Amino acid sequence: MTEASVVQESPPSPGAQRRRTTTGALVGAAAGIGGLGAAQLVAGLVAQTSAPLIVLGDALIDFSPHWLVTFAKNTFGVHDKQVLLGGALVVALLLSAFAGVLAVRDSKLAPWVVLGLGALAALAAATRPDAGMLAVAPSLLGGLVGFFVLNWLARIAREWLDVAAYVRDEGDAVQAPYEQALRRRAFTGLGVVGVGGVLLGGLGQVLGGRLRGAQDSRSAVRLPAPSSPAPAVPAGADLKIDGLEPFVTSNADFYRIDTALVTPLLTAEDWSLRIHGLVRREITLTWDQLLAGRLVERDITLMCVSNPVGGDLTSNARWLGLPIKGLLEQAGPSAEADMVLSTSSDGFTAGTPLDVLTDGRDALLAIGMNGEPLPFEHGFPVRIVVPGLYGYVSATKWVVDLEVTRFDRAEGYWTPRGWSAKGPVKTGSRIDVPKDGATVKAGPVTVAGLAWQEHVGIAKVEVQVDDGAWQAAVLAAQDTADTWRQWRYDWTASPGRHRLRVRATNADLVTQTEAAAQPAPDGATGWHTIDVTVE
Ligand SMILES: Nc1nc2c(c(=O)[nH]1)N[C@H]1C(S)=C(S)[C@@H](COP(=O)(O)O)O[C@H]1N2
Ligand SMILES: [Mo]
Repeated sequence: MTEASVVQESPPSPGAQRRRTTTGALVGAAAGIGGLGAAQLVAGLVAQTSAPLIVLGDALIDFSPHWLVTFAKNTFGVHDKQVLLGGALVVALLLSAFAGVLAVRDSKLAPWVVLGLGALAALAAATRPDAGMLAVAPSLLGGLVGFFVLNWLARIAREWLDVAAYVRDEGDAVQAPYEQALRRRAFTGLGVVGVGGVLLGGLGQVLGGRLRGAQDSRSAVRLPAPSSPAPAVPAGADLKIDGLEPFVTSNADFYRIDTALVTPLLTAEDWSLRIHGLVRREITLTWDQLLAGRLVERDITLMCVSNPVGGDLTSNARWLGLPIKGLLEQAGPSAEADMVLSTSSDGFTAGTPLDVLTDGRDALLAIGMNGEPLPFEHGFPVRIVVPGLYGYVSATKWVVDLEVTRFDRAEGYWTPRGWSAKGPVKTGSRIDVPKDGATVKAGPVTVAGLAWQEHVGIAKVEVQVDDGAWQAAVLAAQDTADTWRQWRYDWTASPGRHRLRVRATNADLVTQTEAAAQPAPDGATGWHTIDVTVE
């Protein structure tokens, strides 16, 4: 008769059962700590806000009834976050302890409970409004670590428990040293995993401290009043039509394009900008010097070169910043220079024509966006904004370096990747309402949209229904030539299927081309065309 079968045949004593449950709970809790620690470490590297406890806590807030959130705020005050996170930690550890109890009883289900918890947290992370591409990584990895660690710990714990039960029940003293060795192994494993998890988690906190440092830095920023405020947006600039993009894009809705997998987290205090290259005098600008400069406030529409015809990779905001022109004048570019290569903290580069930066337009080192410090995703603490150029050749976020150079000596990030070295914005327009493929009622229908050519301005927008004559749309009031312009056309729609097209004419009286071109290499062209059904 083998040892194992002896063990299986003897009914477990209440003491042995209790020991099995306690050990199982410890094993599960240790696996939980290991998994959470691993997740915390990954979160520290990726984004602290995607740590499983944080996202589960956030999800809990979202799903809690309003009275509960208010109650928690009133009861725990400023500590409500800590209480919530502590609660989430306790719940997570209880659930993994439960999985551990199952696991030492040889339930095949147990490790999946841990994996399921990880998946649940990953789902919570992915559905956060600020979720980045890697938001699921901490929870998934934590779940996997928990899964494997629980399997391993439960296996060695079971071995020990089985032998221990046999030794007790049979009073087999010969096996006692063997039992002790197994016990030592099981508890060493537990300890290593538990302590390891705490250490990993701590390391994650330290790494994630960068985020807290940056957040504190950003919340401490008080934007100075501009020396030159932007004129108020004319009342008629925003037609306020349902479905039409608002004239000013909120920071939350502002389109976002960059190559950064992990959003760079800089602090304003540590930020500085070096201006060098083909200059008489090298300059290093600090945050305080920037704030002390003559700041201007301007409405400027940004546009991505990748924006397809009818696309939405364009937004409009009110920026606060220091004109780059003055800085360049201080540095004194040499006569041969024709480009400024701007570099971000994460190594992105843009090559901007020197003459564009010095021709008097409001090319800014921006620090404010719609009255707030730049959001991290949009370049905190400092980015460039240049009216009239696509973002990829001008709008460097997290900018830390300006090298005055030449187009035949340097190139921006996208140039060797198939995009043109220079990127002036092309005249464009789009229809926002009705939506392509929409069904509308016969009779009066409001057609509305946007038209743009930043720094040139829009003089005319026309709409064509089917093959009819081009009809002038009504232009919204112009804010400045550096912003997009809304338009509307009052259409009397007859039943049937109709095709609508739009085209803009810029302030130089050049009408946008009908020729369809892909975004690469220097911006899409063609008339935005939609189909609607009228009933
Ligand atoms: N550091 C950095 N800055 C960058 C980019 C980038 O990838 N990295 N992308 C540029 C591109 S292609 C565009 S269109 C604009 C977009 O700015 P936004 O994300 O604030 O809308 O940022 C520009 N600045
Ligand atoms: Mo872009």
